[in-house]
Amino acid sequence: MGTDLFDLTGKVALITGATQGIGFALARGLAQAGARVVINARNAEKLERAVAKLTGEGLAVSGSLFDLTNPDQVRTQVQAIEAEFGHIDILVNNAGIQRRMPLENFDEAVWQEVLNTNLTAVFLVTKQVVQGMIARKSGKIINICSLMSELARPTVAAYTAAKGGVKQLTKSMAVEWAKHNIQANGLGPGYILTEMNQPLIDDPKFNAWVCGRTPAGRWTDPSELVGTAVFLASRASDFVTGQIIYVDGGILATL
Ligand code: GCO
Repeated sequence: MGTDLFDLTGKVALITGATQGIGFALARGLAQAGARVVINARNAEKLERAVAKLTGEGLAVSGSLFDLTNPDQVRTQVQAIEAEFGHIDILVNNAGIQRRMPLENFDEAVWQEVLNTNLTAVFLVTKQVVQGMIARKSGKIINICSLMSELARPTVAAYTAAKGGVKQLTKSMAVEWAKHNIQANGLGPGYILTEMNQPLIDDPKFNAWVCGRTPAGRWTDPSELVGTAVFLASRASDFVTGQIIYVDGGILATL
């Protein structure tokens, strides 16, 4: 108990956008590793369903409803979580949206929505949570990056710009807060089987391209990110910071 490098017993984790996909899988995985997990969403019904499912599995999970692009809601809800659980030890900035359209026609309002949710919200939530981490001289920040933190493809320019920003923001967090014993790292999925990617999964041509372009020859399942997330959330990574770890089946390693 507590001797295992990867044991999260006694830790409190906040995961944004965690009612489905990657966030939901990481909520289950961190809770199974011993953490008390608070999952965030902006949709009350989805949040309730996700909390019920995970608590039904015997996991210590609760919900926190807030729009992470709204600084006042972020402040109020993070303070409420800290009041209830005493501290937030692990922050997983996962929430993200994807909008696909040719860059020359990209809708300005949609661009803003993607950058607000996928990048600015990472700043807003982390700025609020890190206050307690600095006070306690301890914290783990895990930012969900993307293949698009490194490479681009047509029609996802807003997402790509945002995820490139998340990679560099992660490094900024790492270098500014290492002196407070806070580690900030990125976790970059490859092509992953989530609701966000359902249109791609259902497209035979795109599906064939992903399986051909990925050395492992397949999509990844969100559950395959759990091991890396537990590593980055645990004592095992206390001297690892400013790194982006890609769980991508080798796609970034090959032409
Ligand atoms: C796309 C996909 C990708 C993946 C993921 C890859 O349209 O190409 O949405 O962006 O979701 O981010 O790491």
